[in-house]
Amino acid sequence: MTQIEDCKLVELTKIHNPAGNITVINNNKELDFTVKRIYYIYNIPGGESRGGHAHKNLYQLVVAASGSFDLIIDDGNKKKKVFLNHPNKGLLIVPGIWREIVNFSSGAICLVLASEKYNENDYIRNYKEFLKYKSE
Ligand code: T46
Repeated sequence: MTQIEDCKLVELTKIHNPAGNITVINNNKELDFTVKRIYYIYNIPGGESRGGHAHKNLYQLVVAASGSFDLIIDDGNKKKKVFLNHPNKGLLIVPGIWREIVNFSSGAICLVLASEKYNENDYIRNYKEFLKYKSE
């Protein structure tokens, strides 16, 4: 079973330019998985939180494309808060990790690269169920 230590910060390259920077993410280069889906969360009202679930099979790279937020990851035994505030740094979240995203700054954009297409059956949205899943 996975642990929070399996979730790693991934440093992405930043191509400097006086006119602005570019960060590039290639399948199977910067990432250990092939990206099948990209989504982003934005226009987040102050005080709102997202997540509050785990995935059975999904790998995701979460990037603060703009602004900042805290990602709380939890493996059922240990919890860790990771502050993301650089568009060239992402957190790889492996399967079997409960996540919550809180403390969004104004204008924050949470960009997510996912290893699978959307599948509601992959979600565990109940914390008690998550703990049971982790203990099986
Ligand atoms: C995660 C965090 C970081 C879709 O129809 N397709 C999609 O690909 C996604 C991601 C969502 N949806 C629908 C399902 C719900 O009706 O959009 C609605 C909101 O989804 P959810 O409540 O799961 O949103 P978040 O922000 O709590 O969670 C999302 C991802 O679902 C999740 O995998 O890790 O962002």
